[in-house]
Amino acid sequence: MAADDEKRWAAQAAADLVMDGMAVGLGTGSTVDHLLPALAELGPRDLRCVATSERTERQARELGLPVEPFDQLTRLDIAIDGADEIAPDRWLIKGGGGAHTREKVVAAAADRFVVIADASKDVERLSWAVPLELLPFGLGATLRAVGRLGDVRLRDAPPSPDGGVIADVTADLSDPERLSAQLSAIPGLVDHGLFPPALVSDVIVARGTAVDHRRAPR
Ligand code: A5P
Repeated sequence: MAADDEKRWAAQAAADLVMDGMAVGLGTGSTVDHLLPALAELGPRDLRCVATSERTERQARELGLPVEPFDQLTRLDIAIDGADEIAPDRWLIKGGGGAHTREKVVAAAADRFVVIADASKDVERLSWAVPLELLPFGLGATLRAVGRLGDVRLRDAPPSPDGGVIADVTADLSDPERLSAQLSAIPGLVDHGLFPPALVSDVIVARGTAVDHRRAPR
């Protein structure tokens, strides 16, 4: 089965978790592209949605989902988003679309963060380059500091909605917690695409027509 069909199954399963009146964080990417119509069609009522990108905001509005700026809500009931890689211990790499900073803010604000994916994202170990968002101010110095951890490349992509420069670093991922802490300690690095297991409540992966819903131990 095509990955796109698997994305749709996973997105549908996540949409079923959204109840009337919830505050919902909407992720970004081709998997979330399936979530938005599923939510709009299911029709949970009185939702309050925040979007992690302009693309998601535009699509959600077109489908009639109410999107508001993320400056009034202080918590979300649920956030649903895709991932680029999902390790067995629930470490994630996100940011293939360059939206990881807003995605992490939204995930952290949610009582329940649900990751949806096709089977190709379910990996034995992380191996992607880690997406970065960098402040334009002092960019050269920040790149030099990141370069001590691995091979860093600016991405040929527009800046984030917050003006951040998008880059990727290929680094040793054998200890994601260590790399995450090292990246977070670099001034000028706004955020990176390593998401820790503590953020992740549920992983929903579709493999063919089978939907594997894994809940984090509490
Ligand atoms: C966006 O910045 C990313 O974090 C996406 O959530 C991630 O890249 C997954 O995207 P797809 O659903 O398109 O694979």
